[in-house]
Amino acid sequence: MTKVAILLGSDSDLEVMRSAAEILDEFVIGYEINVLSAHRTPDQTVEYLKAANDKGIKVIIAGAGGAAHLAGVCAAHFPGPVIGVPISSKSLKGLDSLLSTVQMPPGVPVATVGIDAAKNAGLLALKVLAITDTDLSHKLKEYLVKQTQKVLEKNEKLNELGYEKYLNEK
Ligand code: RP5
Repeated sequence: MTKVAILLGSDSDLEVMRSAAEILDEFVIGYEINVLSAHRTPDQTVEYLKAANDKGIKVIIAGAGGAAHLAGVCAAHFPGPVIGVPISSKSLKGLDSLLSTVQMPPGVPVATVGIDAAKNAGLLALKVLAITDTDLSHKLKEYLVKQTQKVLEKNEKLNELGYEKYLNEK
């Protein structure tokens, strides 16, 4: 079942946004990916957003760069949670995208992750879905335990080898 919609302002955002898809794949959560621009395909974007909730979409992840209005448009038309991913831009390195995505007016929230942080957007979507999905909540807890273990192992190795050897082996 498709529960998450991943939207991209352009196909040039796909290389960054694939990390959101990959983490959803890891947890076997259904999603669809579409290129829908707030500026270049405004009518199609609104049409998609108005139908999304009835189709069973629970969360939207929207990535866009530059004058990044896609996540904001999603939040204006979709009743569920919207997670915005500011994509790094050539001219301003994503600061433009970040500010365009995060500075929403009161009443129309977008949960904005860091610049190019599509993996975190995917994880946040999973956490939203896990509120009503015990099995997913369990899997997420296991994922976090493994993440902690990996860091502890790295720290142990660093202390064993010393920083120079550690870096050489990296
Ligand atoms: C934004 O403009 C897109 O989200 C993309 O990040 C940026 C550049 O788009 P392209 O010119 O590469 O299609 O709308």
